[in-house]
Amino acid sequence: MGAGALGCLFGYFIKKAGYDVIFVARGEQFKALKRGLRISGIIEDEVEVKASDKPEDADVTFVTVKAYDTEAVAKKLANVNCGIVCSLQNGIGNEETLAMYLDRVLGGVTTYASNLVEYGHIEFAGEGKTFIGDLSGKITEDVLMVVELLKNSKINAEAVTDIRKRIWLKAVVNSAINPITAVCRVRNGKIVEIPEFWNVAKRIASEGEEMMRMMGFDVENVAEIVRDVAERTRNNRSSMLQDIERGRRTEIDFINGAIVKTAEELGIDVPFNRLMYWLVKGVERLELG
Ligand code: KPL
Repeated sequence: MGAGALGCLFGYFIKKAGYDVIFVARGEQFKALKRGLRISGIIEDEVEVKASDKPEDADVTFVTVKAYDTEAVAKKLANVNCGIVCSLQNGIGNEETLAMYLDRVLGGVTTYASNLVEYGHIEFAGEGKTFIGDLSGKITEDVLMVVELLKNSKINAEAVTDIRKRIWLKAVVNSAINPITAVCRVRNGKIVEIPEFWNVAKRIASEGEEMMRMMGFDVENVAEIVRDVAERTRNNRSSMLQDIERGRRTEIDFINGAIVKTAEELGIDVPFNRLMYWLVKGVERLELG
């Protein structure tokens, strides 16, 4: 559900393993997928795929839409038998929103890298790890089933008891990289190469770390995690930069916006997160009107 860059990458692997996969997409991407999916980068291939522009019955539904579309998608999924619903999205609140309308919702965090080259054509840019878990922290039958499905599809996957922490940590890492890259129009590597950018990124990271500790999560050296991700993805244009470049809304509300809101509830000040939130909102207004 949301067969963009990441959705198509996972759909490709799962289909290759022999499962029956439906790629749900909209607009130009839907039209292109009806003609087939091309993958380049680490794998070069072209395959025919089943594309649909609406949700279909399934045993497992992977949700890879942008966070601001989650609620609309959840309402649509509530009209079909969508089986286990596993979010592989960025940002905070997706699983909770899906669970308002659907049963059997799981959280997922992945570091697989995929870019949309053009409609119907993705670049597999980096193999990663995928963590799947139930928000309760229990390793349920559904968690094991999804992990087995992914492993059978040659996707590195692991069942975890701490998916909430992983979702928040990914959001904090994104909060320190994505807005700087989007506002300054630079690739991820510049976050560590340019000392002034790094000064900002490490402060954003430490605000997120303090907030996570207050939430009861055991985290440390978040700035070092940010450095590592920025270095490993140095040539990437972050998803937020790509959104701005394509004139699309960003996920800032669900990343720095969610951190600002949660920190306020906890009574801690996160001025660097608030600043980046305002700047990206301003850039969105400038670009999208
Ligand atoms: O998740 C990402 C994103 O762009 O949203 C990172 C890890 C920053 C890679 O680009």
